[in-house]
Amino acid sequence: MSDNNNSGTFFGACPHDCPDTCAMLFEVEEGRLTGVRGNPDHPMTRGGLCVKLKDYEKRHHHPDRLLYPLRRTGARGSKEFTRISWDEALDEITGRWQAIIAESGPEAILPYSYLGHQGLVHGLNGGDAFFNRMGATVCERTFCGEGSCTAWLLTVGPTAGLDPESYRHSNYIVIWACNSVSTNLHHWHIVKEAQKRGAKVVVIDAWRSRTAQEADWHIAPRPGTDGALAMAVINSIIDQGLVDRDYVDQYTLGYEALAERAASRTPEWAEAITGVAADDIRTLARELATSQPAAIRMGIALERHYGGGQTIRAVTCIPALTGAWRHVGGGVTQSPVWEHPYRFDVICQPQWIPEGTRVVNNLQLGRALTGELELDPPIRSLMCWNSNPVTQAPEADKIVAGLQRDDLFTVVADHFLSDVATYADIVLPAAMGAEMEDIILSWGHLYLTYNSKCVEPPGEALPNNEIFRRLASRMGYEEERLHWSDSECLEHFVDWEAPASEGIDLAYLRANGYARLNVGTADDRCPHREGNFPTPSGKCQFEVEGATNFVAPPFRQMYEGFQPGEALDPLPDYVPPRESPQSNPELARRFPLNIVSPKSHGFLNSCYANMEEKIHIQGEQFVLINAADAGPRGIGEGDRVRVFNDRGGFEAVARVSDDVNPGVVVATLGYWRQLNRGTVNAVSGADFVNMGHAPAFSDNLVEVSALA
Ligand SMILES: Nc1nc2c(c(=O)[nH]1)N[C@H]1C(S)=C(S)[C@@H](COP(=O)(O)OP(=O)(O)OC[C@H]3O[C@@H](n4cnc5c(=O)[nH]c(N)nc54)[C@H](O)[C@@H]3O)O[C@H]1N2
Ligand SMILES: Nc1nc2c(c(=O)[nH]1)N[C@H]1C(S)=C(S)[C@@H](COP(=O)(O)OP(=O)(O)OC[C@H]3O[C@@H](n4cnc5c(=O)[nH]c(N)nc54)[C@H](O)[C@@H]3O)O[C@H]1N2
Ligand SMILES: [Mo]
Repeated sequence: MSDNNNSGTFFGACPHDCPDTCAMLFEVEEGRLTGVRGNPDHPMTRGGLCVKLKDYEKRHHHPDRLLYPLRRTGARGSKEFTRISWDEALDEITGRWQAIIAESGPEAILPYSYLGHQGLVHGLNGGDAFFNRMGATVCERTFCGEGSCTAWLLTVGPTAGLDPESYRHSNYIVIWACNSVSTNLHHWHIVKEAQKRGAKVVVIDAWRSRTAQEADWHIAPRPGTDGALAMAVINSIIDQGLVDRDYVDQYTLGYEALAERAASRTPEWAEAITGVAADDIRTLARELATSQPAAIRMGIALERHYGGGQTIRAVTCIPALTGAWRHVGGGVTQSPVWEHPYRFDVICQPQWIPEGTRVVNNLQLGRALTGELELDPPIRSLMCWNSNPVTQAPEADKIVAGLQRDDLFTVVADHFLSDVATYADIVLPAAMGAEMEDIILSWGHLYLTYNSKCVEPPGEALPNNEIFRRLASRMGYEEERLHWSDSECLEHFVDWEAPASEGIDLAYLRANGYARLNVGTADDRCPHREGNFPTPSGKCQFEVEGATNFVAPPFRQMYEGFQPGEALDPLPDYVPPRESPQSNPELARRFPLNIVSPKSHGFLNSCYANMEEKIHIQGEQFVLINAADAGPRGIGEGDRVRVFNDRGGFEAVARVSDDVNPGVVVATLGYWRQLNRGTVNAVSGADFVNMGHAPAFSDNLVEVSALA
């Protein structure tokens, strides 16, 4: 596009952690970003942006942006910092690291990042090569979707599955633990169009979310019991004689064993566990089998309880049982990331990880920093970028206690003084979306999306990749990979020779902004019409003999030095949550309410939760509670309450509502701890769920009490 005098319209891409990865247009006048739009040509973005991004230029120009490197001068968390130069900052960081490496070895240093920026260059894995070269502790990052990935890969292999765009052909759409109106808006309009055409939209969610409100049918199982619901759907499909025997015989493995397992998982059995009426379960099973093409969209939230992995295996079996895969618009969607030709091996350089290097999981940061994990050597330095674990990771109070350790040297790179940044010894100002070139990873559609650099960063802010280049130079690391420019990275980080990228190269993306992968169109793509599952057997695997738990790449960086996981059940099943009145009555006597802490409509994880207009849209931290639970506790609408358990607590405003069933409370995520009293993750536990080391954010019991 145009670039006259630093003015014009440029191709951009939303860099946030979201399945939509919107193609954007940046308006620039005399070197300043003046406006943003969704690219009207892009089939999913369709010119629209969400409430968070529609004035993205304001985030670029926000008065609170970090502009210069800072050194801490006051107590940790006191927000007292003084400006220093980049040279001083980099000298201090690398000087401290070299001393730590000499005394304790490089494993005493822990890198910590997530998808704050979702680019191939500046995102999740952008710093991995640098830290692998150092020999630092490997951070295993399982915030999001890794339980689903494990379950998905075991059952159907690394397939993109049902294209989210193909839902325009679906007749029956089940959105399972996904709040699309808030979290997947650019898929929602495709679902809405199908609904207008007559498709039935079913939302399975623990509460009446914005999405559930617009559904034709809302099914509300108790949190963490979806595995029972899914097993009973399988039971009922078989019981009602609705199995596509021809599909099952040709393209699946282990049907007899699955049928035997499901035989006792009747709708009545599931009703007692889930609270969903047995007849409703039969109806769901019948409609899923007979209203083809039938589509299932699984949300990330489906994995967030102890039985999450097994639940996702059970749901993933359904379209093979019914033969939904035979139809364009039939099947199940997890994450289409699997067919993208990203070169994570080149990005991360896992072969540089010294043999035997230890792994620390990002969900257990609090345990790692406070000594609970008994790490030897202990973590002496933490570098955090693209993530804000104080609000986002479980056991928040432990994380804060760890960050206050006098002997911990903490470096944080961010756009703002986020909650984790307030505890840093050195804060580095990071560049933002329009200020750096990248290709933004997509885990929710089948397009490559290009983002041009069209304005300079403010002050002395630098792109993440430049920060790592400078650190590498200071550390004396001479490997070519560590010194590539952003453009050189892009040349290497995508497999431009892969069948999926045929006809696409960087020049094409620069000229067009985005490109659909070569995987067929949304109107003809039917990847498993004749099986073709990329599993070892080539079939959809209901049964997997000898499987063990694992964490999928790239979250574990394709590093093979992991302990083999524990043995897994060869078949899917219902595995109860750890914390629920049914599974843990003793704990429920003190903490009787199941808390669900989903995404906030107006924030993107903790991003935007410091911007006044967005807080205004989103409202203050609330907790939804049913009148049956509020009444006996003396809680009225609008009262200030404390939500707590043995791990910690936070304050919120009570909203008394029948959008939640008795026994369930909902408080959305992202509110900054420094602007509020506590964070929802003060009550979340850091034990993993049963697959992929995924988090258990929907598997926590709490009590709520009125504040005077
Ligand atoms: N209770 C509960 N907890 C949850 C979840 C839940 O549903 N419930 N969801 C989980 C999930 S799915 C996820 S993905 C995680 C997300 O957790 P995080 O990835 O930690 O999410 P954010 O809070 O958005 O943190 C991103 C940070 O990166 C910064 N950032 C953005 N772009 C850049 C950049 O270019 N450079 C640098 N240096 N910094 C940048 C942002 O300003 C922000 O401070 O949270 C998890 N936590
Ligand atoms: N507005 C906004 N959009 C976002 C984000 C954001 O922070 N804000 N974050 C982005 C990220 S990182 C991700 S991973 C995606 C996540 O997107 P989603 O997968 O949609 O995640 P959530 O909103 O956390 O949860 C979706 C729904 O699942 C429900 N739920 C929770 N536990 C259970 C359960 O056990 N059973 C059932 N049936 N339902 C349950 C919740 O009540 C919620 O309404 O969204 C992305 N988009
Ligand atoms: Mo996520």
